[in-house]
Amino acid sequence: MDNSKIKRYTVTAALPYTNGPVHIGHLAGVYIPADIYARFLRSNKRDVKFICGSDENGVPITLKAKREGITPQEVVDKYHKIIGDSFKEFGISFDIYHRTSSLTHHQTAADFFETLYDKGVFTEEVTEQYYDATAKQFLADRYITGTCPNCGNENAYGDQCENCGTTLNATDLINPKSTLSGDKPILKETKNWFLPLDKYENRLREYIESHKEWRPNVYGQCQSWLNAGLQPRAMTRDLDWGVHVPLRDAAGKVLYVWFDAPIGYISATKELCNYAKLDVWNPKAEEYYISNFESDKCDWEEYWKSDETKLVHFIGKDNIVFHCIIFPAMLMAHGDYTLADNVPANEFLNLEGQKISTSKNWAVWLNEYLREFEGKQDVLRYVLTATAPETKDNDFTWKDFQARNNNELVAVFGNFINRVVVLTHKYFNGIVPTMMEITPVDQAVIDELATYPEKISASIENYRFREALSEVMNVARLGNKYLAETEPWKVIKTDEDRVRTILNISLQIAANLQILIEPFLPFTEERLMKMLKNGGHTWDAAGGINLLKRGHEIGEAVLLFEKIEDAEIEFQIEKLNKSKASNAASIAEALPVKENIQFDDFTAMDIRVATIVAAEKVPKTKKLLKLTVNTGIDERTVVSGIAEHYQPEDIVGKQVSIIVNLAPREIKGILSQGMILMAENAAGKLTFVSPVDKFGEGSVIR
Ligand code: B3M
Ligand code: ZN
Repeated sequence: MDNSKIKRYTVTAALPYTNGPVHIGHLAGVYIPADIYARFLRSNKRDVKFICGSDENGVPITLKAKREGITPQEVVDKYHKIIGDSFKEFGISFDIYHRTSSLTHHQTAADFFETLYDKGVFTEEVTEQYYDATAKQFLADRYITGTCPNCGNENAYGDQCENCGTTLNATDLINPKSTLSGDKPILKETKNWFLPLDKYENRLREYIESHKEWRPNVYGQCQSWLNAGLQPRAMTRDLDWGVHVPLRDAAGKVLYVWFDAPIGYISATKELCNYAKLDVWNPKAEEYYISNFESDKCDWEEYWKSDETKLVHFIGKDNIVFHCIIFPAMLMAHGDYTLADNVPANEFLNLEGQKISTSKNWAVWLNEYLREFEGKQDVLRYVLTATAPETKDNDFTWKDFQARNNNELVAVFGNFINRVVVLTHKYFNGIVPTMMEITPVDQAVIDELATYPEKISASIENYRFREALSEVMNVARLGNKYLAETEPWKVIKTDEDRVRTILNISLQIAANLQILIEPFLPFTEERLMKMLKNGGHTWDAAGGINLLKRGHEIGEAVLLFEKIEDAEIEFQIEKLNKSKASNAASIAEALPVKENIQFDDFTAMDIRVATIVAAEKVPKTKKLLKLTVNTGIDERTVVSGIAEHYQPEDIVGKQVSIIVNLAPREIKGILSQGMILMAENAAGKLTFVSPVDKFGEGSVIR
């Protein structure tokens, strides 16, 4: 979007499901980058509304309620508070943290649906859905489990297999089971309203292709959806928790959570501006965490319906299709709305080399972090920004956390500030000294300092927050290098005037750092503000060398960061190891260890390396492949139950392990001579046991 056209910004951060607390993955993926962006815009005096709230509708909430034996309302009340508090404590500066159970949201979402309905946008379709006859209700995808047709995981959900990641339809599941009654569900007809995405395909393609500047992962995912061809998608569900479908013949139906959730951004903006207009303190504002607003600048429609508004959605990569395809199609169908200018979705953050998992308790929970690292919000903000998964999945490790704190925050940033403040007190009683004569060394530093704000702005405006933060750190490095080169602690003995200049310039660098670090580390900025007694500067002042006037008195030195000791890190690693042990215990339960055998029992098996030379499906079976393998001894036929895990064409040429002396058996009329060894995990997923390097056929395994 042409910068000169932009009058205001609407910045949204994905609405977290209120079915559990938030962890570092959420913070790194969505909320920290969004907060950096919003703070940066505010520091540049731009008009911005930073919008978020709890996603309180849909099946994730009802499932959680069932599991905890409480009502959905109790679930959302509990987690709205926990999540909202974590955000507040980490300094995420939403203008409003709203919730989709609010009246304003229900009205806004229902109105939106009605407008589309009145325009004749939806198609009505009667489809067969799974129904639990005992519980007397239709089953949302997540209420059905069964065996994944792709990997054999017996606990796949009706919409997705979490083991292999395949997207499923409930009717794809083998042996479906209702999680409500445990019964096998029956298919029953029901009417729902569909958004014909196919009709918007051309406009969506035009929209996406006009944004080649989007991150390649986002752009690529959109392209592959479009290339696969869009299908109509149901925007209503048979469920009793959520926004009721505002039609006569729709009892027992609610809006699909992915229809109503993005409208949550709009209803939150409305709520924010409504309170702003009231201009009196409203107790609801507390519940919604309304923070910064200027009442005279709050007309919600301006933030959503003007082509002078830049709309940016911060999300995780699993939300791309909803924000880049479905929500834009809804907005196009409505007609009045502006489309997002960018959707800087992040990839995933792993923890110590493994996928973050709530069910396996493989996570760093924000509320626990705050207890264990009191006052160290900025350390986590720093590390999560410096390692943000902007272009590919990334890994958070506690050792790296410690190293970045000790070697970067303490040794570079903290050290520079501390030296400048301490020396100013020591030589000039805390008074900013006058800048005297400027040497070429000084001038070079002043010139370099002046280049940073623009560089950092460009990185932030292009959503490259890691790069931006590393440039801010370079300013601190510049300061350290300047002190090391000019050595004021030596020069003071001979030339006090020279030291006046050096410390004045160093103090200006510190004041610059205060402005530049604010979007990233707001708590550090606050401490710097107190230390330098310097407030009120905005981004436009950065780069200059007259931020602290001569004669100004600064405050006492306080430590910005402190070293994190090995013991603290070991404690965290130990905690994760405990999760790992209890996960391993559940593997032992799923795959119990067999009784001992004798060595001879083992050596009786003749296991060899072989190569698959041909593979085909065994007709009329789901699981079987007929393989031709080269065992080094001969070429033989083996029937293997791996058809749900491998496509025949993908395994030709693969090296495998085979028991060659297993008595031949006839399977489906084919003589199978031997058995291919497979590894199977607790979820029933299979993979070949193969030599790590290519190895001669017939080699013995023992
Ligand atoms: N609640 C999904 C999630 O938390 C969903 C985002 C909604 S954004 C409109 O990943
Ligand atoms: Zn699967």
